[in-house]
This record gives sequence, structure tokens and C-alpha cells, in this order.
Amino acid sequence: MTIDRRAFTGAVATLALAGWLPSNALAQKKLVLGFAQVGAESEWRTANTESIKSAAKEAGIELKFSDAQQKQENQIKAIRSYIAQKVDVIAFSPVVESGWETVLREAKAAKIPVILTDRAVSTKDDSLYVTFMGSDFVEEGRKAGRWLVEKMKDQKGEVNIVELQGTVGSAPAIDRKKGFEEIVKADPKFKIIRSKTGDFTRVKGKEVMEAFLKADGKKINVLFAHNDDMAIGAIQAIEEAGLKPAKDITIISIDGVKGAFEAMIAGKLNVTVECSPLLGPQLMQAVKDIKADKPLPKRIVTEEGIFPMEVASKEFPSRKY
Ligand code: GZL
Repeated sequence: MTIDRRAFTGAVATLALAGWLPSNALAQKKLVLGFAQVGAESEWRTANTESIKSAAKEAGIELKFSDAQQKQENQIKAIRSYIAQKVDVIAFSPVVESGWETVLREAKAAKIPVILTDRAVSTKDDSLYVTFMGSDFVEEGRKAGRWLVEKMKDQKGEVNIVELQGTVGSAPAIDRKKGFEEIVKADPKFKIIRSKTGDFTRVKGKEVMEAFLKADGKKINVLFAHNDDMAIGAIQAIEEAGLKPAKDITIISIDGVKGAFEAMIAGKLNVTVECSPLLGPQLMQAVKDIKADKPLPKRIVTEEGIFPMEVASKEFPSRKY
């Protein structure tokens, strides 16, 4: 026999009001959040997980947490288990944009609200989630492009760019590419000569950069990496090829994790565009607001900056991730 969580809460409230239960009986019922995380692929993801876990503890929310190891089928399985457990709210960071409508309809049918964090899903039916909180990845790509255009404004000849893309089909990979190309395509001297996914990891970032160097070596002027972890892997490949990162090849990346600041301080990375993983507090507030029937905007955008190597030493001590 399964007890419906909401009916149970209503009964407890009635009994408490009638004085038949201690008035704090309801107060003891913790909100339960089921969170299906992408994986642990990068420094960014680790910081994001830490933010969610510590914020849940701070907010007194019971957190059920799963790590999908960057596999969509594992995230879907986790969401289905949260539905079966009748959690109060489900939240997740969709590893890729497509393929979510069926499981989101199951959550809707079970009357469990869903919050998207970090990455978006592609769906025409935005009733399938309450809100999407996270960065504007297109703007992150534009910031990277604008920094490069400014840096290369006096460069007369061609500027050959290689690109390390994030996970194929993921919102950050699609949108960062879109924003970067929107800016650099305005000047024909910028040419993206190679572009391949490094799946947001250091290992694959190094492997793909090794292949780029083997194919185009001396022709490469710029590396645009969709995240710091791939850039850090690529820096190793560039050094092993006998080249100087951030000097022989200008390197632009995104996230703003500690490893990127250390690379900039060491003079091996030129700039990182901030993408904050610290979504935990905002997520917990949204969970509480939903359960208190407070309206939430469909889209909550995180405010972010850009950090060139010249400011890295000054900024590093105050970085939170
Ligand atoms: C961006 C996030 C991306 C990071 C990567 O919000 O989804 O996934 O840029 C992480 O480091 O793996």
C-alpha cells in the first residue's frame, strides 16, 4: 500500500490543528528533493555538486542524489526512481538537450514539479518544467569571441582557430559554439580550421588537441575550448609538442574554475569566461518557493564575468570554486 505524501501531510495538519498531534508534527516533515546530476566530468561539475549538497543541508531539505556518469539513460532512470519515491520536487541538469519529454510527462502526471538547473532541454511544452536556472551559454560564447576580436584587432593575416567542443548535443556545447561564431564570423580573417568534441574532460581535451597539433601544428594560432578542463588537457598537449601555451597558441576557455586561474597565473591560459556552478542556494530557494505555491519565472539567468590572465593573481584568492 503506498501512502500519498500530500494526503498524509494534509491529515497530519488537520490532526495537529485539532490538538491531537504536537503542533510541530508538520514542522518535522522535511521537503524531499530528487536531483539527477550529469556526472563528475569536470572541476565545474564537482563544484556544482558540492554547492547543491551543501545548500540542501543548509536549507534542511532531504536530498536524494544520483550521478549519471554523463549517460542520459542513467538520468532518466534516476528521475523515474524519484517519481516512484514520490519526492516533493525533482531537479536535474540535462546531459543533452533532447529526449526528455516522455519522462517529464511522467513527472507531470505524478504531479511532481521539475526544475532544470545548469542546462536546458529542447521541448515545445514548457509546462513540463517550472523553471530553468543557469547561465546564458550563447552570451558566454559571445564574450569569448569579443575578447579574441579585441586581442587580434591589429592582426593583419589569417587567424586560424581550433575548437574543443563540449559534450555533443549538450546546451553549453551548442550555444557556446553559436555565440562564438556569431562574433568571429563578422571578420573573414578568423577561420575555424578544426572543431571536435573533447566531452568537457581533460583527458579527451588533451587527446583531441594532440590530433589537431599533428594535423595542423604550426598553422594553429588560437584554441577556443568550451570548458577549462579541456583547455588544461590541451595545454599539456601543446607543451609536449614543444610549443608555449598562451604565447605560440592563444587559449580561450570557459568556466572560471580554480585550475584555470592557476594556469593563467602560470602564464599558460589567456582568458576564461565565468560560468558559475554555485546554483545550490538558488535551487533550494526555488524548491521552497514551489512548495509554498510562490510563482517562479520560467528562466533564471546567472550573472557572470570574464577573467583575462592579467587579473588572475588579484582575483584568485576570492574565487569560490
Ligand atoms: C556549464 C556546464 C558545463 C561546464 C563543464 O553550465 O553544464 O558542464 O562548462 C561541465 O565544465 O562539464
